[in-house]
Amino acid sequence: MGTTSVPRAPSGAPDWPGWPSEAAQRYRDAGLWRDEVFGDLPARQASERPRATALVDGDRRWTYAELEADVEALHRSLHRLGLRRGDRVIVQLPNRAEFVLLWFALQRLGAVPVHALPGHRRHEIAHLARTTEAVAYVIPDRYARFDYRPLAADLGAGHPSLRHTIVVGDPGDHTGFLPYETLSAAQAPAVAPPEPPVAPGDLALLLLSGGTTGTPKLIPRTHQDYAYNARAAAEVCRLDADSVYLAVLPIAFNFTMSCPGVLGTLQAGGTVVLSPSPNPGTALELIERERVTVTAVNPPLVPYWLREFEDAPRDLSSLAVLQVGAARLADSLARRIGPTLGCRLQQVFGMAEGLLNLTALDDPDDVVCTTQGRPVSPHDEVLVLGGDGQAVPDGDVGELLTRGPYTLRGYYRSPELARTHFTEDGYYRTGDLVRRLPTGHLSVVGRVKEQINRGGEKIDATEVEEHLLAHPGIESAAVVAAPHAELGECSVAFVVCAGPAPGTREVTSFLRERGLAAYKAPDRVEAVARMPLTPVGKTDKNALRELARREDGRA
Ligand code: OOB
Repeated sequence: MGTTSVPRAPSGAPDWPGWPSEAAQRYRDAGLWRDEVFGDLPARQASERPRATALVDGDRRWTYAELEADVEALHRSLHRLGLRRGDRVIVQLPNRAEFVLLWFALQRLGAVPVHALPGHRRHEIAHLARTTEAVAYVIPDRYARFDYRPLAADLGAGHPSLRHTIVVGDPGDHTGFLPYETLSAAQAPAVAPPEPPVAPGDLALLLLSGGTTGTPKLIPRTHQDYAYNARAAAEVCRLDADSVYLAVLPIAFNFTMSCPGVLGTLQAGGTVVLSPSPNPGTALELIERERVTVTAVNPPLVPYWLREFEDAPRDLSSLAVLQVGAARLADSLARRIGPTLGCRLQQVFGMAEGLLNLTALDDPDDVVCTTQGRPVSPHDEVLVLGGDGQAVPDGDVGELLTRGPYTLRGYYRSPELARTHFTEDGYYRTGDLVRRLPTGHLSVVGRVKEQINRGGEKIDATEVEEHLLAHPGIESAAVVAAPHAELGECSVAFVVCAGPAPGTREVTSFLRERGLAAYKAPDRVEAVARMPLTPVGKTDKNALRELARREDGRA
């Protein structure tokens, strides 16, 4: 069985494994994978609906014709900078229109955006730069009280591949600044289209996984699979040209980007509205002002939205669907959404690696409030396996494995993960424990992977443990999840120290200085005399989770 053609690293090894050619053919024959590339989308929509509103960011609005003009101008400017087909570009922008314009301009060039999140810091960005050999790094000047320019300056030196820092906003004394404000099609020279042309099976973007090993993994997504992801989700959400999608969670997050999110909405000819923050007041005001029809949040935001609406009611009559996903939504909270906000709840259980599950808009209330939905594609293959590797009967708990038309077959530049994260016949081991109902709906009951889901933000225990061990006072460290009222889970670090143990505050600032994203710092640090061990001598994380639960009860 051959594989679809993928670019090769200089060493000759492929950067990522494609789908087997037989599966690829099946997805094409079924009309799931189409002959489409993202760089063409703005032009296609501009010719079909030039005057329809495509994008809203505060007081700035773009029709599809204007979106196309700005994407083309930016594409030319990026080309003039020297960016070319296949180049990787780290994009770390918040929910601003520039993300959308730049993203499509990169697509038109055939360059590959690497989706960093605004919360990432030196440690994460350096890893992305190293792994992808990115040629450019795009940042805002400041966002959420953080100045990204020193971070970029700091990074530049150690990463020879990085040739450009592109600052959206005030560049300060940065030289690589691309002055977005002065861009216009008139100024930019004409550029020839990429040669060879961008193909539907090309790498379109790299997403970040929550991660279960030491460093965040990179997920290759192609034009054809990612466009299908967005279209399949849009169908279940019934998006059309009248849909208005509000982007509340970070736009670089797969949920916001294409489930159906920004891409699903633009593919349908609808309007994307960007919320500058997830603040419930801001978001509810935008829903009223822009007549938003669908938006997406994570579970910890839900109580704040409900409270905000009860305290300061708004006209939310346009809102048909509130998507909630990224972490387990409590059934009791789920039941309050429809009656309070007057819209339909849709649960979303997805992953950057691919598989996406949604409840349907016409599923019975009980199913919508207690399950995390069904796979969006009839071609998604799902297995639920017990500890013995055998399929469990419906209703029993097992690990979810999956393969399908938009689920990766391997990580980017990480062939060593093939054996641990994939079966020989190409199934991805999600690490999630689920129960499947006879209707095909999945209910997420836990995880086998060592990951803390802090209200939707994924923290890899191993990664944080490695950093903790760099602290001179810490001899051994183990990070586990503990239940948390608002976040669902928080992170607790157990440490063994020879001398006095550092407190939570000291550990937090130690990790910040090491350049780790703030959300990865443990919520609590607990000193123990020795680590509990399993019979085979591994750290007994179950015992620690139990301890974390008890310590929490005492606090
Ligand atoms: C989304 O993507 P990631 O890659 O940040 O995280 C994926 C993991 C899943 O494997 C699962 O452990 C957890 O997040 N998860 C949920 C969930 N949705 C995601 N756990 C329980 N209930 C849910 N509804 O989080 C993501 C990607 C696309 C759409 C939505 C979420």
